Amino acid sequence: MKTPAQLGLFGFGLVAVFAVAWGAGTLAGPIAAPSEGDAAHGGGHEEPAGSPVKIPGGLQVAQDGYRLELTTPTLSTVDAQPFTFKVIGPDGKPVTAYTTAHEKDLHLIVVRRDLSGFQHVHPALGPDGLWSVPLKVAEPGVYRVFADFVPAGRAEGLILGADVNVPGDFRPRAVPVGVVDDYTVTLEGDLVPGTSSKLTLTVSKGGKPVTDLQPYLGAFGHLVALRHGDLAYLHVHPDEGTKAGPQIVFYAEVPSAGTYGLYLDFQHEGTVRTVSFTATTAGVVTPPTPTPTPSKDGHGHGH
Ligand SMILES: [Cu+2]
Repeated sequence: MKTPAQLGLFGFGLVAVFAVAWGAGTLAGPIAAPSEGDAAHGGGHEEPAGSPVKIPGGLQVAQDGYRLELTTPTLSTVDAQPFTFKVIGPDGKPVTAYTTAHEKDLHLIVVRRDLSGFQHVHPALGPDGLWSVPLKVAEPGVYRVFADFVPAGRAEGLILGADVNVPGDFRPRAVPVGVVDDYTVTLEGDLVPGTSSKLTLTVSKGGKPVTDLQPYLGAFGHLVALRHGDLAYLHVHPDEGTKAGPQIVFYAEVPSAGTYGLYLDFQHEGTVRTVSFTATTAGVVTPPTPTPTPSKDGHGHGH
């Protein structure tokens, strides 16, 4: 009974491993006017010409010579079928060597463009550079897939994104908030663009605080944030002092005002679950809209 009302107070944060710079001017033409953000640094120097402002990950299918090439045209809503893709490197060949990050060589996120149906999976790499993972989605629509990886020899990771169509009758859906199976997760903290926002997620099961979370991907929680509207991808990690529950703390930085989908993967009693939230900056939370599905049991064990 702690949910919607409490959630209503929270803002969210996202995180940002990739220090996202907002600001301005990224896409603007040659003459970037002094941006709003500039007030912060009183230095008054101009942006160096050769260093473009970073844009969030996941918005491009190709970046820095690397390209995400999907080799499976659609996803199935009926049964799990191999979803395959390659990362093509600057030399035009499939990348076969990766640097492990968070215990995996590549993290694949799949989500429908309305922010529902989130999945986080780990494909297997074939010797030819072909990645494959059995995948099934709950409902038709247009999905975004994000490949999050670090090519060997490159210091910085990449997040490439591409759309995949799933034929059928598409009905937009609100994201289920704060509940998965017997678990309730509440989120506290204000999401303030341009600052590092402390986010505290508290996990309980059947009304009791969970204090024996298990490490998953090297941490007690794995948080992904997606910006509503363009699905910019921000990847968040827990505070180093985080214990095994009930609280998991993240420091998040959102690149802009707006609404974000937040997805927490956590492991308890041997099972990894994902709980989702939708939140708007400035402490205003999108109405949780507990969405009873039209059909009786279409509710989200989805993936
Ligand atoms: Cu992963």
